[in-house]
Amino acid sequence: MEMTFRWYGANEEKISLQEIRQIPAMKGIVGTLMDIPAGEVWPRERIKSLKDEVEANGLTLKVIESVNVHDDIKIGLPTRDQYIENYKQTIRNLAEFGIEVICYNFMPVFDWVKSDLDYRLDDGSSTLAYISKNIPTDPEEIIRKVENSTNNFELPGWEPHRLSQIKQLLEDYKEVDEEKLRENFAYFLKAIIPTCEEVGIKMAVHPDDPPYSIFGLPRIVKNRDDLDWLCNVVDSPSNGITLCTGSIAERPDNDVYEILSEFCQRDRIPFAHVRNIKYLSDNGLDFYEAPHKSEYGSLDMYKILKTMYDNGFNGYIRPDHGRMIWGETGRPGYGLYDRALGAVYLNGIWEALEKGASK
Ligand code: DNO
Repeated sequence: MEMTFRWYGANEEKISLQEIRQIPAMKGIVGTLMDIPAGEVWPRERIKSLKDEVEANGLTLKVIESVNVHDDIKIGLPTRDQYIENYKQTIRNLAEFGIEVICYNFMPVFDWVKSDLDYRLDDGSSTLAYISKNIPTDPEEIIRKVENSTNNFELPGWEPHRLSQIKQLLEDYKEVDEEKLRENFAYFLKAIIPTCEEVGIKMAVHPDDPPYSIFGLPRIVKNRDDLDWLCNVVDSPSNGITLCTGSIAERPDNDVYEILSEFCQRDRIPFAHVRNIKYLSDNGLDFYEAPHKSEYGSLDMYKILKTMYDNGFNGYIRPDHGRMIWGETGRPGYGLYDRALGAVYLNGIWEALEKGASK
């Protein structure tokens, strides 16, 4: 297991690589080139300079999150083939600089959706939450709401230039149901996985967040059977999952421990986002993102890591979203302090698992 930390790049961040390096036992950065629009090739020199910068600060760059998939690929337009060729070139360019894992998603239009980016907890900290009654029925309204509460940071998957065309985008997705989306996903994977195998990259799809349909858009990476479909449609170790405990558990009929156990055994989890959530309603659909430690949320973090440990997980982990604490302001979910606490806590559990096992 190797602990990593998501970092958006010097031009996009308040947090410095030096600060991240000072988190005990922090090994690597999960990096990105946020300004490159979906569909374009990531230039070699940009990847090189990101890697050099990260390594000059004593950290490694082995995981990228995300290389976004162009909507034309998800919709299945004729233009997709050029975008897929570009994606393959990006894969090759990343592999050349030692990248091992690419985290991405196949969600139509929106990446993750939360209703509240500044949900106050009793201790005065603030966190992300999903309260169904606060989700507007009009997608344009959620875009406005999110854009107004980001503290002027761009959020991953919420690129303003793309979402400014939301009406057209939703129109383009009109004919895309689950079956069609699955067909388009298979087409994409069949095209890119051979390139990944050739250059030694593992693709790791992020589950849908939330793992059910919203705004009438299809969702196809939301439960055990969807993950099983993914692993079978192109049966290759290069075709894997970013197991996000929070996203999977946002649907209480998903057994996150069982899912972890099965896909670790199948060796399809090269990367994991480990976070805790606290259910707020009996149906489990309302929740907030809790501090990582088990007692604050509804998930048993010891059991999560033990399941990974016992089933041979040997990939990269990152603490997931953190709250804003100690007066920090920044990109919602991605402050320094609470994520650092999360990383140290997860590392502590891992140390106990390793030492317990070697007794
Ligand atoms: C949310 C993240 C996602 C993830 C993408 C991967 O904070 O986990 O935005 O990075 O879905 O493409």
